[in-house]
Amino acid sequence: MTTSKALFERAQMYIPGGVNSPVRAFKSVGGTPVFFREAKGSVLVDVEGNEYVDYIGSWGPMILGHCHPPVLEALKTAADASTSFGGPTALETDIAELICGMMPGVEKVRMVNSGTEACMSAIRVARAFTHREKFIKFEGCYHGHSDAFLIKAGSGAITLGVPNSPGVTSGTAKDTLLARYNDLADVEEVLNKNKGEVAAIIIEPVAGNMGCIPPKQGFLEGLRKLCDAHGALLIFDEVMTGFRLSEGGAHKRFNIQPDMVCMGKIIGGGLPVGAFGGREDIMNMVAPLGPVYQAGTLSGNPLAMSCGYTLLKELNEHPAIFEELEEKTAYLESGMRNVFDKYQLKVCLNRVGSMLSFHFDVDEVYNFDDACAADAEYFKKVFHGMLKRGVYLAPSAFETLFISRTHSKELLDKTILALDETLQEIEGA
Ligand code: HOZ
Repeated sequence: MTTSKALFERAQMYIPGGVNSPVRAFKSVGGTPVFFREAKGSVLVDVEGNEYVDYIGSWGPMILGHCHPPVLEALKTAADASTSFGGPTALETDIAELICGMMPGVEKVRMVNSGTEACMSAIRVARAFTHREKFIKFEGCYHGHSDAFLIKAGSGAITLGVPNSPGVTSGTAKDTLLARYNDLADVEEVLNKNKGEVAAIIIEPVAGNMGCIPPKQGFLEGLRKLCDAHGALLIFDEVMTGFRLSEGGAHKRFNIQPDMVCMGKIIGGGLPVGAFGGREDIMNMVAPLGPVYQAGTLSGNPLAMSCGYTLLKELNEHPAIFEELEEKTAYLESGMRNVFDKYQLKVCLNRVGSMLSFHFDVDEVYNFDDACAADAEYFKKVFHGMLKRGVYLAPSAFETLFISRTHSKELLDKTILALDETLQEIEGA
């Protein structure tokens, strides 16, 4: 039988670290990464035939579960027509119209191939629009792996201990200004020190790459005001939160109007897609209408557009899905809290909608420093305890768990029981 161990050994001969995205290598939790064979709904199956309740959902896109029948149907129909034209299709306008209707902050949108591309392009447009070069990002937020963002970055960058990646020039890094998440005074100080030079503030409105961190009451509103006062654009990176925290993303849920929005994950229904959009006057800067260059052979790819369109349309037509997700995740949260209480563990469990994470041995996690203060060793033990009981959590404490519509009560109960057994094993109770 093929094993994950054998596949990982072979992969390391040809792929750096044996994976195509670092968090997958299990570096922060140790052990051998699980190699997958297939998935249905919220159940993953590995190459050895073991089943796991899936809490990454392809890191977000599987909001309606793996192999959602309408999405698969759309994919097959699109593939029969061609996998790529390199020229425009009607479908691209269909999905653009749908996104502009769903997201209050988006009047025009450009499709790209990943969240990384979306964020790097949005910053380029913001710089051109404001004629300014610097931008503010928050410590521990992750906006993809383009050079300007790999400064105190979250996700795999923290996991592997390289929040400032070698290869990023000091020339690039000097235009990236850092502020503390949930700290308006800090943002204001950075803006004042760089008066008239800041093109934009980019933020994950709910941070999802240092665990899940909610914005404090008034924080996003405060950022909006600061941007207006300083002539900077407010960019929401909604790669994780878009079409998840409501059909219009986090900005609709919190009722804040950003100037630009970056999208990814759900927007492609599991195929590789990203997008950036925003106010019409800003988006009109993008080539060929405006001077800001941005292009891509596979941008607006028909397979990705078909899957994305089908998924978004369903989310748009059935907003009750978001209530259902909220209820399921609240159920999981409360079950997990009961288990943590049973073992008298100090845990910070953060949840917003269907995003959730836990940090051990800390009371509160509101920023990067709080997340780094958590007990990473304890997380490792919990991760492996859950894995051996058939629950696949994100393999790093600096990630978020994603709950999908196909997480049945049975799967949620199985997860809560696995947590109980895991803690019993760890605590020796
Ligand atoms: N950086 C992604 C989550 N924040 C992980 C992507 C992946 O490994 O697929």
